[in-house]
Amino acid sequence: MGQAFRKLFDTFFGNSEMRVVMLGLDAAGKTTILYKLHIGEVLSTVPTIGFNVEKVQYKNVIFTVWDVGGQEKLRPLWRHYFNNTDGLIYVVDSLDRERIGKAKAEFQAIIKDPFMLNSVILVFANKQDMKGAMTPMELAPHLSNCPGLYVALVLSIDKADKSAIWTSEDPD
Ligand SMILES: Nc1nc2c(ncn2[C@@H]2O[C@H](COP(=O)(O)OP(=O)(O)OP(=O)(O)O)[C@@H](O)[C@H]2O)c(=O)[nH]1
Ligand SMILES: [Mg+2]
Repeated sequence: MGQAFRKLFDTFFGNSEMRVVMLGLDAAGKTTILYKLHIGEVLSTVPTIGFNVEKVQYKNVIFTVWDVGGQEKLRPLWRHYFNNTDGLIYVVDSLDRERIGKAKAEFQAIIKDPFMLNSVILVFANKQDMKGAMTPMELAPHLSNCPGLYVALVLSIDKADKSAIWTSEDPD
């Protein structure tokens, strides 16, 4: 993780142990992000059936990150992961203009769930390395008009040397 992304994590998550659920449509990049956070590498992935869970430590905070499969048939299962959740990372494929409406509908349904009311929400505008990707600024109003929605982005995951440049932006 780069400095900006770390700062964002600091802002959001403070101290101690946190349970975070990572959701988003299929192929948004959730599993790629989980393993980048966990082992620092971009791995080849297959669509997740069920979930992956890893503990990720940053400073004195341990995040248990649940990465739940995003295929349409799996989405009704998401709500089973909401209980006791401190944070939501909602991953969006910034290139997928066709499904941005679907991404919004699922996002709105999640954040209205009573279990999510006290969760910290981070939207991850993924695949910024791709030509034609929506910028976080472009993407944010598609998802919500909620003020204070934070948007992060990942810049250029380099599959050759398995490194990624992480950065973030606040739409304000
Ligand atoms: N170019 C680019 N490709 C990415 C990025 N993140 C993920 N991908 C690719 O997108 C595809 C899907 O990534 P996954 O991490 O498997 O997506 P997922 O959200 O876990 O998908 P489900 O498990 O089906 O819900 C893979 O081919 C990844 O290599 C990124 O930032 N840039
Ligand atoms: Mg996956």
